[in-house]
Amino acid sequence: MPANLIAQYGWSEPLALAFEPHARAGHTPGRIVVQQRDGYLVLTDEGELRAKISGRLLHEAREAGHPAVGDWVALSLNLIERTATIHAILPRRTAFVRRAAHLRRPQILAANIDVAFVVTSMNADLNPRRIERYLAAAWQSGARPVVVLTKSDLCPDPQGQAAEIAALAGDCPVLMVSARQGLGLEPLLAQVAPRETCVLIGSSGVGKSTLVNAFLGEDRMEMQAIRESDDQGRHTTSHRQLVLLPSGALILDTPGIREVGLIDAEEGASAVFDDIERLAHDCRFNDCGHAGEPGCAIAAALKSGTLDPDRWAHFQKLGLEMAALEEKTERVAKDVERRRNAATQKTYRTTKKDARGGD
Ligand SMILES: Nc1nc2c(ncn2[C@@H]2O[C@H](COP(=O)(O)OP(=O)(O)OP(=O)(O)O)[C@@H](O)[C@H]2O)c(=O)[nH]1
Ligand SMILES: [Mg+2]
Ligand SMILES: [Zn+2]
Repeated sequence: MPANLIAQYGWSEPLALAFEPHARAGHTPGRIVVQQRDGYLVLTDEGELRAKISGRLLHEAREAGHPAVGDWVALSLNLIERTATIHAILPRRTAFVRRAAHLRRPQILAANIDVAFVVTSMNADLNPRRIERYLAAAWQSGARPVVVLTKSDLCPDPQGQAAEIAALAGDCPVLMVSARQGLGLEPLLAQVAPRETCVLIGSSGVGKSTLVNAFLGEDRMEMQAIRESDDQGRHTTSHRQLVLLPSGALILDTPGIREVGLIDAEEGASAVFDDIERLAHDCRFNDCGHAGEPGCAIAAALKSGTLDPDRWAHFQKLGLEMAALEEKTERVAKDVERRRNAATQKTYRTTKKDARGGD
């Protein structure tokens, strides 16, 4: 029996430390690899087992949320039936959170993700706002975002389009691939180290599952039938699934468009940092900048140690990134709009001062 399966799935020294109390309770560690309607599949050193949540965790989950794909959990095993019971969730390093109006609590979509591939097709209409939403979600999750432009074989001017997106993506890498021609796969895979976990997010039909299969070297994930247009498709991938690649990296395939609208910038941040926002309510001044003002609750929490300085730094950095991203998106969206108009209105004429008209 291979004793170090969980190591291949990213089990680490800090996780082992966090697990100590659960080990003392006689529990076994595992990672959730598939979430289905009626339960989970977990990867353990005994292989893959079907798992359900314990009654007690189910009760707690009403407040704290359910386990998600990518979570590390504490299990009791029944090796005869090859089933397991989930008793606890280990603290998450990163998390993709959805807060929808109809949900009472924020919903965790994926946990412990290192790299977020924001996937968009070079065949579809370029939609900077959609990419912005995905980038925002990635930043908020704590994962490193990488923009992936698929189907470069279908684009008449791949370099030009890539440059447009690069203007939007700032410091984050922008990579082009064609799964059909086998181009660009190696540099993409190089973004994720062995035992790191990446997720593919993007609309239905952009070629996420095709990428996973290209990385695997076999057609294991179900793909859409060949056709010429993107988007508006049915959702071929129906659930999130974590897969171990030959490179040693882990990849999480997700269904398409339903993940869009995933997070609206501000709300996503509050789902992750709601404790900090609650703290800020206690500052003496409503418009406290938390930069040395008297009666600042953030400063007090940092001093007393109840607020982790790293979390505070991340929260501040996020605010700056979001502001910069929004500004860039506006600009690129306007550019795209303008070019589209120019292309469609062939007889476009202006009267005067047209050269200085825009902004
Ligand atoms: N021309 C071309 N077509 C591609 C490429 N990659 C994927 N496709 C096609 O795009 C379609 C959609 O691919 P999928 O991998 O199923 O898309 P998906 O993002 O997983 O879609 P959902 O599972 O619905 O979210 C399929 O018909 C693929 O053959 C590519 O590099 N070039
Ligand atoms: Mg798919
Ligand atoms: Zn303050």
